[in-house]
Amino acid sequence: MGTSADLLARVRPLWEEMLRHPFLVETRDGALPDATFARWMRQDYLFVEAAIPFMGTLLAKAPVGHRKPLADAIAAFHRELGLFRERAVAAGVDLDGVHASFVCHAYVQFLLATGALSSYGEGFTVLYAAEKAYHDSWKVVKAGIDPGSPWIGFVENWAGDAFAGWVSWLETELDGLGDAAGEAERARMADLFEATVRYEIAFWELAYGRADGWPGIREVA
Ligand code: MP5
Repeated sequence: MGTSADLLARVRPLWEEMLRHPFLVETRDGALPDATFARWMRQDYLFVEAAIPFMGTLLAKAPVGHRKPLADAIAAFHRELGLFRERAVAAGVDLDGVHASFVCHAYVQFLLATGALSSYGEGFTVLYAAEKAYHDSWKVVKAGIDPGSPWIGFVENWAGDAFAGWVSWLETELDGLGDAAGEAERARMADLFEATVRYEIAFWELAYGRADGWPGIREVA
C-alpha cells in the first residue's frame, strides 16, 4: 500500500466522521443557516491567507520538480481569496477585521510550524491531508446541492476537476516521499496526518459557534 492510502486507512473512522459533519450535509441540503456559513467563510478566508506563507516554507525546501506545482498552487490560493471576496460581497458577509478563532489560530500555527521546522515530507503530508480533506468534504456537498446555491462556487473550486488533479498529484508525490522516508519520518508523517484531520473536524465545528472563540473568553470573532 502506498503512503497516501496507508495514512488514510489509519484514520478511516475520523475521516468518515469528518465527511458526515452536519456543516457538509446541511450545506448540501440547503438547510444551513446563512450566518453559520458566514462564520466558516470568515475564518476560512484567514486560513487560506495563511496557507500562502505555509506554501512558501514548503517551496523553499522542495525538490526542483515540485517548484512549479507549488508556485501554481500559491497562485490558485490567491484566486481562491478572490472567490471568497466576491461571494462575501454577493452574500453581504464582512471579511474585514475578523479575528482568528482559537481553532483557526491553532491550525494556522500548526501549518506554519510544520512548514518551518519539519522535513519536507512531513510538511507535504500536512498539505496533502488538508487538500484531500477539502476535496472529499466538498464532494459530499456536491452530491446534492442545488446548482443555484450561492455557495456553488466553493463546491466547484474544491470538488472540481482541476482540484482533483492537484490532489491526485499530491497523492503520487506523497507516495514517493513516503517510499524515500525512514521509519521514524514515516511515523511522524502519520502523526501529522492524523493531527491535520482532527483540525479539519474542529474547523467545521467552529462554523456552529461551538468552537469559534477562545476558551474562557466570551468575545468571539
Ligand atoms: C483548506 C481550507 C484547503 N481552505 N480550509 C481548511 C480548514 N482546510 C483546508 O486549502 P486551500 O488553500 O483552500 O486549497
